[in-house]
Amino acid sequence: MAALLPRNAAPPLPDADAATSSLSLDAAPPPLPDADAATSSLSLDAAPPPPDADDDGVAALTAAFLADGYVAVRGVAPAGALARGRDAALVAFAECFDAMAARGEPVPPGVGQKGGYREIVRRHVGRYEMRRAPSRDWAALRRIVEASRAHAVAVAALGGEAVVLGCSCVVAEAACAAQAWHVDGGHLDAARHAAPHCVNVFLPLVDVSRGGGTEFRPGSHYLTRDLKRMMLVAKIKKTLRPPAVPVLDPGDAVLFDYRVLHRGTENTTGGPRPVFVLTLARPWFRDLLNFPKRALFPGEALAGDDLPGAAAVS
Ligand SMILES: O=C(O)CCC(=O)C(=O)O
Repeated sequence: MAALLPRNAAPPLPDADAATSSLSLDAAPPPLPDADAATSSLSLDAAPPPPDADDDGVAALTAAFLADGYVAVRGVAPAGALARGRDAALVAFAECFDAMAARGEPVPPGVGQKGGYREIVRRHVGRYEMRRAPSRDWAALRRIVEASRAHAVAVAALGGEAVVLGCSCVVAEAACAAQAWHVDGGHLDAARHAAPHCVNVFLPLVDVSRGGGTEFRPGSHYLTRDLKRMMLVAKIKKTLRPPAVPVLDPGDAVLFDYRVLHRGTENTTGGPRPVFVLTLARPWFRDLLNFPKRALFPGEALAGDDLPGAAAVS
């Protein structure tokens, strides 16, 4: 989901892709709790999860999330809801393409906001982010994720209070190549490592247990504040960790910090790979969704229309 380039004051990345994104915070953030001057060491940075978060493994998952910048959460959604969400997403996706063709617009659309629509933007060759609300099944999936341990971990990692900032679907076309490494947003404090302010929950709607998942650089959210320098230090200190693709079984989700290096791997699932995405943030954080105003389906409600980050940008 989300931007191929950081949406706010992000560090330059070595091979970040050329797609653009909007950079916006609507309010200056308040100081974050005890953000320590972390260098490349992977110490925990955030306030501990609230006391009620230690049931059902939430505290342990939150600790892993804070250390690694991502964590897999098992059994978030049942098979039926996944299948219905997948079918709804793929129907909505195809309808977007039909509407482009009917309007005589280029199919596929150009990469980036300029070639995109309020319903769908092509973020990268073969990868799209879609906000078209694909039926009640999509709303049901959102309710399932919001009631899950994945949501509880995200809220705990965000200091115990969070708002849903976005709801969308990332679709990778069959066989599309791996993405460039990127972050979804930059650090808000250039001087020291702060606790997470924004978290994506990814719930794959097809089986990615044998390939096609999302790859992460564990602990790299500690490095992206000053990537070149901190990566070099980590290499010298031999603390740089190898990339990892968490193995997700159907129904599992992966949560990640906006600031961790990640990328979609080659889509080897044999078909399109839709992923349900819920973006949560500290209540004061705003990140404008980088979708243009041009509509394929004027007047139609979109996924996440009710959310604080829903304003489209032109
Ligand atoms: O497809 C994926 O696994 C990752 C997608 C992503 O990171 C993005 O679109 O920014």
